[in-house]
Amino acid sequence: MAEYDLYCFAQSGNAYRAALMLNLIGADWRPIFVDMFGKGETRSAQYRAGVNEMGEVPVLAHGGKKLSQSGVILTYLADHSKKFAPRNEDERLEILRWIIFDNQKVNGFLGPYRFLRNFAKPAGQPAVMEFLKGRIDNALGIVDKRLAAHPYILGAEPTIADISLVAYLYYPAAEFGFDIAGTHKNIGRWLDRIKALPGWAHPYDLMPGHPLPA
Ligand SMILES: N[C@@H](CCC(=O)N[C@@H](CS)C(=O)NCC(=O)O)C(=O)O
Repeated sequence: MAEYDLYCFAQSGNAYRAALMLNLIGADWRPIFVDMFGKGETRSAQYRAGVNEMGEVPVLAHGGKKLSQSGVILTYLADHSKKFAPRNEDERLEILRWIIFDNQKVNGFLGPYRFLRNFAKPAGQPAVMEFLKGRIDNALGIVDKRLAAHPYILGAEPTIADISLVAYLYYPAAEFGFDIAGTHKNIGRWLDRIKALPGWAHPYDLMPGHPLPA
């Protein structure tokens, strides 16, 4: 038995946020594999009744609690571990602002773009991909500009805002068809800084289910 169970799968950047945080805080945790691609497990009545009514990963089980939404999970783990946490009310609100921006506009567009390009059958229509790519370019530009002034999103220290924002950014460039770290130099340096934190691991090494069966 581990202290924390995380329902997840390797291809999910949304789940990676939670898995990475657990590793970075040195938590005693284990992944519970959710077979979304093979069995469509997140869409089953059993999963929705027993694990998450929203039909999503990640879900964090801790004691009697089951938490979903990566932003909620990150907040919970920061509160409990006192790591990557805000130091005051202003920082708490600033972190929340970046987590919402990330969920909606940064990884909120990158996740579907990558899914439609690599996993969906049929793949995304060109007009849809073009629309998403425009949104992605805009959002990544905003993050890159922010990181020109500070090493991390809030300033000198990493917080859960950073851990949220890296959700899809360590997956291979070939999965996107563009190299985010190469074209956005501040993002590239920031990804290297986070990668150097003790406990960092790649999503494909941290969560089960990679590679997908042929
Ligand atoms: N805003 C949510 C997004 C969660 C989400 O979309 N998870 C995807 C996997 S990356 C999922 O479980 N999809 C299930 C499905 O489409 O059936 C979070 O941050 O936790």
